[in-house]
This record gives sequence, structure tokens and C-alpha cells, in this order.
Amino acid sequence: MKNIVILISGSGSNMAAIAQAAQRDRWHEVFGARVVAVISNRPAATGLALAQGLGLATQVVDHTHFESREAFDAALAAAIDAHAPALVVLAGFMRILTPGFVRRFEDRLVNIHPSLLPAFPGLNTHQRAIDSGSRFAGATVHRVTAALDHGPILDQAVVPILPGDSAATLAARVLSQEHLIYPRAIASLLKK
Ligand code: NHR
Ligand code: GAR
Repeated sequence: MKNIVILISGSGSNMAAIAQAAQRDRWHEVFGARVVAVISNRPAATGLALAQGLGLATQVVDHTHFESREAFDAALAAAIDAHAPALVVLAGFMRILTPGFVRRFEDRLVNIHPSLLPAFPGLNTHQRAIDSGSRFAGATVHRVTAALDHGPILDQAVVPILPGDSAATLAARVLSQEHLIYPRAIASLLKK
């Protein structure tokens, strides 16, 4: 069995898109894969209730309870390891991971970032894309390496930046594409 663990911090819409694709496309039968747990670093993440509504087990590892990034990452790694995952999926997960954590899950760790990487890594992506005068924005699924938002690219989607866009209207347009490409990129990793 290929276990999938999804890490979230917020609304969890990418998590839900992946879990729904897994059910709809019968990943259990096709790939021997299943989403086994959703873990949030924020107890207030609304994605936790969404995951429970989809029948998924949830856990919280609250980063504010740890005095260093290393201590938080060690607790998070232990929670993940309990599921012996084939894939660890960052879906709106908002804590930078230490090199030790990345090494431990090397080749099993993927992220979706809401820009056309290598443009606009890091935070506040949408406003920076608008301010740059770019005509296009998008989303990128990539492998996670120690260098933030710089791992090998697995898939991308492009959307236009329209006159009058705010960060919020652009983010919504990008997010609807994320929900298509993230399940597709994960399915293609499970195929291997
Ligand atoms: N960790 C590593 N090592 N490499 C990557 O590529 C990572 C990663 C952890 C998260 C997601 C990423 C994104 O897609 C991601 C990629 C958080 C921050 C950040 O600055 C930056 C990028 C991403 C996620 N976080 C602040 C921090 O101090 C906290 C911000 C907050 O809590 O709101 O960790 O954009
Ligand atoms: C998504 O747009 C995701 O790409 C982005 O946050 C949103 C999370 O939405 N991720 C980051 O910015 C990571 N730093 P979701 O919780 O509804 O999936």
C-alpha cells in the first residue's frame, strides 16, 4: 500500500481536491494508494473539518508549542513516519522545513506553489506577480528540496493576469487550476 500524508495550514481545498480525485479515480485499486492522514501545524485550520467530512484521519502538530524549527520538524517527522508514507504532500502548508526534515523524506516530498516558478518563490506571490506587470501567472507542482520553492518542477498551469486583478481575484483563478494539476501530478508519481 502506498500511503499518502497531506500537510496543511489553512483551508485545505487542495487537500480536498486530492482526496476527492483519489476516491473518484479509484487510486486504491489503480495504484494501491490511499490518503491516510491530514496533518496541520495550525489547530484552527478550517481544512481539518473538511478532511474529517471526507472521512480522513486528522492530526495537529502545533508549531507554537516548540521552541525551535528543529524541534517542531522532529515532532512533525515522527507523526508522519507513523504512517510510513510513500508520498508526503504539502498543500497550503506554511512552515519552511529544515534541511534535516527534507533529507528524511527526500524523493517523497512535493509542494504546490501559486506562481510560475522560478518566478515569485516565497510569500505574497500574487501581489508580486501583479506588481511586476506580468501578463501570466499560474501554479507549480515541484519536489521539495532544502532550497525554498526551487525543487525540480513536476507540472504547471498558466492563467492570465487581467486588468483590475487584485491579489484575491488572481489567487482564486490560480487556485481553481491548482485543484486540477495537483491531483494529476500526484497520480503520475504514483504510476511510477
Ligand atoms: N520547505 C522547504 N525546505 N522547501 C520548500 O520548497 C518548501 C518548504 C516548506 C513549505 C511551501 C512554500 C510555498 O509554496 C513550502 C515549500 C511557507 C513559507 C514561509 O515563509 C514560504 C514558502 C512556502 C511556505 N513561511 C513562514 C516561516 O517562517 C511562516 C509564514 C506563516 O506561518 O504564515 O516558515 O510558498
Ligand atoms: C494555495 O494557493 C497554495 O498554492 C498556497 O496556499 C493556498 C492554499 O490553499 N500555498 C502557499 O502559498 C504555500 N506557501 P488551500 O489550503 O485551500 O489548498
